[in-house]
Amino acid sequence: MTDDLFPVPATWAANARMNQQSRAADHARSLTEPDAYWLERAQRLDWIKAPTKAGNWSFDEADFGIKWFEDGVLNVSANCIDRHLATRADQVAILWEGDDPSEEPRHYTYARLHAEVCRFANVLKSAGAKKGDRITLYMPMIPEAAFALLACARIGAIHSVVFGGFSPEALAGRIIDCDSKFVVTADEGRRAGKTVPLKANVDAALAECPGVKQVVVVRATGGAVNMTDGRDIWLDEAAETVSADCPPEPMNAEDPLFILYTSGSTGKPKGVLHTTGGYLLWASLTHELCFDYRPGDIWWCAADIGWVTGHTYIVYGPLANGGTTLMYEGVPNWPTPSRIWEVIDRHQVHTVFTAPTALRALMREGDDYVKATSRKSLRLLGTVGEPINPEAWRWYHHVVGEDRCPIIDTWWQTETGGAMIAPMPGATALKPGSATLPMPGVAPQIVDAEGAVLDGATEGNLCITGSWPGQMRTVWGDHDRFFQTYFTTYKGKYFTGDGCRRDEDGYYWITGRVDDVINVSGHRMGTAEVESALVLHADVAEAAVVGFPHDIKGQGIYAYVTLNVGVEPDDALRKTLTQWVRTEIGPIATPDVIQFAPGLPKTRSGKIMRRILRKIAEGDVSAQALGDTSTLADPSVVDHLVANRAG
Ligand code: 6R9
Repeated sequence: MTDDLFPVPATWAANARMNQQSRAADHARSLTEPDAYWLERAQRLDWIKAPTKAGNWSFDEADFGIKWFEDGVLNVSANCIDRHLATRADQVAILWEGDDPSEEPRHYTYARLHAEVCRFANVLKSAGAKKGDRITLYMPMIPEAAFALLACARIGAIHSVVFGGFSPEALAGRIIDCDSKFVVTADEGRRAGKTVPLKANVDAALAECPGVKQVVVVRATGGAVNMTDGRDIWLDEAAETVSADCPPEPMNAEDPLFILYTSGSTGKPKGVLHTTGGYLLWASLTHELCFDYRPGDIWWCAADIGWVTGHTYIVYGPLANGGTTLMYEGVPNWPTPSRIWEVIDRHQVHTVFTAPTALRALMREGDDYVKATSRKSLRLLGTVGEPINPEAWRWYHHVVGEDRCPIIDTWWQTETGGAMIAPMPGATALKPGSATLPMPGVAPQIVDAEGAVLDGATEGNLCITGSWPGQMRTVWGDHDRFFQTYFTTYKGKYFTGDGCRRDEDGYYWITGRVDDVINVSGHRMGTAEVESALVLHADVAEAAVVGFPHDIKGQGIYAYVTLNVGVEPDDALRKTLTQWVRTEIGPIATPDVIQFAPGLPKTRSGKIMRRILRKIAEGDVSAQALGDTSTLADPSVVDHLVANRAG
């Protein structure tokens, strides 16, 4: 483990909003005087009625609940658009770069954004949507995706974005779970020169969702699609019939803003619910502090809007801060591995924020693709989604940033709304691979398996002991699941599901998930989800899925499959099952390895011993690694698995 220190560059130390001392003092005060601290911080938002109360929460079963700014009234879309009109109507709010480099970029000023979002909001209203309704968005990375989020927020509807790479099956499940009556999509998406049949996928999903009344379709590629009379409408046609003014709906701070489904260790994906005031404050404050963001800086978060990173750091954070946010339709390495750096040069990007998996893939192509570009505009480099290996960190710092740009490694989760542990460029000396220190109001704690608190330099499971404004409020439709999932492993604390080390300097190093969640290319995948998809296939009796180290993806998916009696395991079936999972969930769930196994290692009580399966998948099959197998119902199963290791 490397503990090299990269000090704060002098220019950042001199000009940034916070230095080492003020960061430490600010953090201390956020915990000792939370009410005064957060009511002051809340003033960065534009309130219709300012809150007089800050946090009001309990993580205990008896009075469990989380509220922030509960008597405040505001509108998120007005905070992201209207309040900037007086001073920056002509400033670019959204800068869009298409998949195809020959396509002209598009520039949307705040004035134009206002008109687009108002029309979109009026289209949704005329389709019958109103405050509190759920609207499912299944969109490519086009400006209309951002307009759609803001339009929902404007009328008080709750958006639920489903990543455009998910299958019709996965989309249908998410529509049904939150009882969405409206869907917004596009004819087709584009990525790396290929088209994605979004509208056709919606049509397939809606065969299972009779509750959906209206589908608003954005004309993105012009590709041919089927339109169902009375259900499907084109956005461009409907927008011509409505006003370009739509007054923002006054929302209580605790009214829901969005649902975003995320994978957990058990069961189907959970609808993580975020509310209005606390989430927006967290998005805007963390965007400003972690990246010392100033309006005028060209900001690029290279995530997809289908993930929380896209919500918080493409749309809500930067726009709440009056920023210019770049939205990119494509992938970092198409048509060539220089593309990401060319986009930076073309738009004079100040900060780029991406995932370690992308960096590893680009790094593998060699430095020439980077060096062919200037990157002189870059001041900061961000990373998120999974632990960054020190080698990728150093490459990002040295080759991409030419030793000039601090690396902001932000640890957080869909559940946390925004960054929780992260550096600030003027305040935090960096260590490659460490997300460094907690943000204001964040009180991390490391505990052992039994819940005993571990002090000082230590390693264990990461909890957060108190609430912060950006915390999720519930699991949609299942408040008890929210409590059971996060607050019962260690009583009275929020358990993150991550393992973590704290060093002598108090720096935090996230070591990865300690539950049955795997992190594939920075995306969360529940092993249970992949297992359920596999066992749906007629030939499969049982499946167990684990993660294993993967050079590019961080973790790969290794599936052990037991077939029904009489079914012959062969390569054709392996291909069929791989394709099956892609169809059931989506390409991000594609198993990297399928090993056919006549039996799985189980305890006498029938529990699959995943520890052993992980070791075999990792290729670590020494007796020491496999440990005690004597508690297994049939220890010989392990010998067979080891002898027939796949991959
Ligand atoms: C924002 C996001 C959350 C899980 C989280 C952790 C991992 C995210 C990380 C990181 C180490 C970082 N994770 N950022 N691990 N260092 N900087 O990714 O949300 O998709 O919900 O994933 O991702 O394991 O628990 P989400």
